[in-house]
Amino acid sequence: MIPIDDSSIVRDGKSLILAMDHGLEHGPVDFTDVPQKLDPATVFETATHDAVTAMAVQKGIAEGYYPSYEDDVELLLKINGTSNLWMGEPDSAVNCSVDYAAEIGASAVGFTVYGGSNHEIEMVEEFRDVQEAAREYDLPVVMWSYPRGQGIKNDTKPSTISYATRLALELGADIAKVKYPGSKEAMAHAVDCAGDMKVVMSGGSKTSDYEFLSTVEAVIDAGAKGLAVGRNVWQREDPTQLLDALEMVIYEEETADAALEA
Ligand code: FBP
Repeated sequence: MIPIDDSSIVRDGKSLILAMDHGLEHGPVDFTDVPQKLDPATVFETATHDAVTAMAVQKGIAEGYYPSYEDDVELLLKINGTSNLWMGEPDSAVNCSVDYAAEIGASAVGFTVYGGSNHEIEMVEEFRDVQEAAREYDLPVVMWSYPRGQGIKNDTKPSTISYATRLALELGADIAKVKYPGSKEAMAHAVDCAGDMKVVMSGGSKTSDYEFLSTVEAVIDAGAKGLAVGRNVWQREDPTQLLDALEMVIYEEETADAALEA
């Protein structure tokens, strides 16, 4: 972990990462109800909102669309990824180098580690190379720390999420992105396990405005430093309205109720 409070992907110590790598991870199914979002430019537009500190995409989307947004959006390049077509034990192919990420303007890199997978050893070795290369460029490293695989019966139970944040700290991530462990108390313990490393919550499938904002409020109260979210923002008819509310809950530490009433 390096100090990243001065990094361009951090605002007042917090981050709101807008993720749009779902076309690879889940396939086009996530766009069924919002077909206009198949055009990555629409989500880059959303990422120009002041609340968003970085947009996380895969290499192909970055190459094609980031040049038009480089003045208004910070790029978090996801270095590995897997499709939903892969039926094996959880794994993620490294599809971009840190050198290339830096060359195309990334402000940070992202990497998935499936702790507990039968492929954990190789994934951690790949993470080592990415983390050390990122240090050469002073690029913060965000770990999608997602324990899953044969041995993991419940990938969101409190002890699993605490292990996920600790694993990210020990391996040298600067931010760990983890699933919500179901309660504020469990999230607080996961944050404690991360030491001084920042923890952000992974968004998950779309829920109501109130449910989502209340969960974010709990996560911020628990000491987490923001969010890395996809569907809960860009699957909404009006992502800007939700981002206005998230800006209040994350950076101003307002309640979900106050943010919805504003
Ligand atoms: P969401 O907020 O839509 O859940 O996106 C966050 C994210 O980590 C994406 O970066 C990724 O595509 C997706 O979730 C992976 O989710 P999962 O592996 O749980 O299906």
